[in-house]
Amino acid sequence: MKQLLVAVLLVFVVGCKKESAPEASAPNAAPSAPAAAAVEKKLVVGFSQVGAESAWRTAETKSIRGEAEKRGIDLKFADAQSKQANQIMAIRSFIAQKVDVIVVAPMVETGWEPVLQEAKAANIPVILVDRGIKVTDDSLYTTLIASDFVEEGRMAADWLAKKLGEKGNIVELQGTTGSAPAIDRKKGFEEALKKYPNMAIVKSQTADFTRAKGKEVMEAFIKSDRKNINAVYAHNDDMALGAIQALEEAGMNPGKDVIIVSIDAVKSAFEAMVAGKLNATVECNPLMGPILYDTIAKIRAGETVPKYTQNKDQLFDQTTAAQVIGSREY
Ligand code: GYE
Repeated sequence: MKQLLVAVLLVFVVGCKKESAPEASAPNAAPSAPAAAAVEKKLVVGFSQVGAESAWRTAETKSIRGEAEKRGIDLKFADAQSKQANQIMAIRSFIAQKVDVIVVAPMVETGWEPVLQEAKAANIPVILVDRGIKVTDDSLYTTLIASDFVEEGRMAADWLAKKLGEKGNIVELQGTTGSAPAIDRKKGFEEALKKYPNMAIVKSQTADFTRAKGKEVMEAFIKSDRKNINAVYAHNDDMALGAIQALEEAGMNPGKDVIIVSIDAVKSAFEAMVAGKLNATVECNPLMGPILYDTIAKIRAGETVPKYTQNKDQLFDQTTAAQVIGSREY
């Protein structure tokens, strides 16, 4: 049984890197081998991805994989299926394979110290993309490339305040518990709400960043509080789209009697805005590929890179959705 489990796990980690070159080109070439005759070795990057819970994440995966292909980088891709334990296992496997760089989109903020210490001991730089972590020793990663989630939450709250005339009851659909975007999007939103004493979050629950869970949680909110809901704040578009479905099935009018604001700005959010069902979304750019590999090139050239590179975000609402939708890349 145990052997079977190990075999299955190996298939999971190794089997996920479809487009990478055969193992034969990678291993133990001594770093001190004479450089002159050597053909330039392909850069090998291990990427531990959270999963495929949202359209945003699928777009991020596509960008990181596609850009690797363009640049001739050997990308070993591991999908953790929304389990931190799988991410830790994938990172260990990358260390064992002696990859040149490890890239992690960390599912949650805590619990990374031991495995990152192992990467550090192996001298493999770790780059965090899209979500940050909490560690006491920040030499455990080289750099973080991500949006400012607190600011995204503030932007959503200020927009909603304007739309509602600074008055109303809000239900909140939170992202994955313990993840940086869920923590910070809540924090920023609540912080901005302090300016509006007649606005309040009346219900708040996680829906794991998924459309199915967004629908399910919204159904429960409607059941218990139907008359009392003026707005929905969803930490991502997928959950908002699920909530829209729940409202429609309950005979309510999303986008009109209930105002809906979310985050990500994926294509289907624009479609929902054009259809008048979603009111606004704050962009969070998932197209990480180019900046990620540019950063890796700098690190390998010995340049210092900033500890944090912030992707810039902006809010879109129904007033511009139809104009903008054609130019959206994800
Ligand atoms: O907003 C959400 C997702 O980490 C920024 O994760 C990312 C978030 C994104 O699944 O849709």
